[in-house]
Amino acid sequence: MSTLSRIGVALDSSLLERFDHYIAAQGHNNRSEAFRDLIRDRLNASRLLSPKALVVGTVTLIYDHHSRLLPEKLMELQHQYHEVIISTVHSHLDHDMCLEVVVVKGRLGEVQELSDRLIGIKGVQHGKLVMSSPDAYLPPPDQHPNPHPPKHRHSH
Ligand code: NI
Repeated sequence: MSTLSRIGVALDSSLLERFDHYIAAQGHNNRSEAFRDLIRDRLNASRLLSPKALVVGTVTLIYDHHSRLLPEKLMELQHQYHEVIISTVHSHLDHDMCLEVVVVKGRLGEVQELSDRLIGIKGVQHGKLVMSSPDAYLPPPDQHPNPHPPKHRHSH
């Protein structure tokens, strides 16, 4: 079991006040526990920063399908990234608005690029990429050689 180290952190009082509200809302018992959770969460997320990390996730898009050429551009781009896209769910919200959820799996670099391009299409009113990396829960790659290297190597 690792030893416990005590550290002092200087925060301005308004930030600390907001942090205490956050702690209360999250149901944490104390600040130390909340700090530990935030640090762990951040360290896990930083594993995602490697563009080669394997990720799974969704890109959620909201748009008006009457926007000029928007449905065509979305379709075109999704075909271009067919190796990264597992499936797409489309929901007609009302006469005009559409909700589309694109389920993705691949290397972080490609997933991020696809997401940026989809969300960046003119007429997309809201877009968000949510992802998780199975790699984040495994030891670093140099400690366990990957038995399944990617079959396709290509750049866009
Ligand atoms: Ni629709």
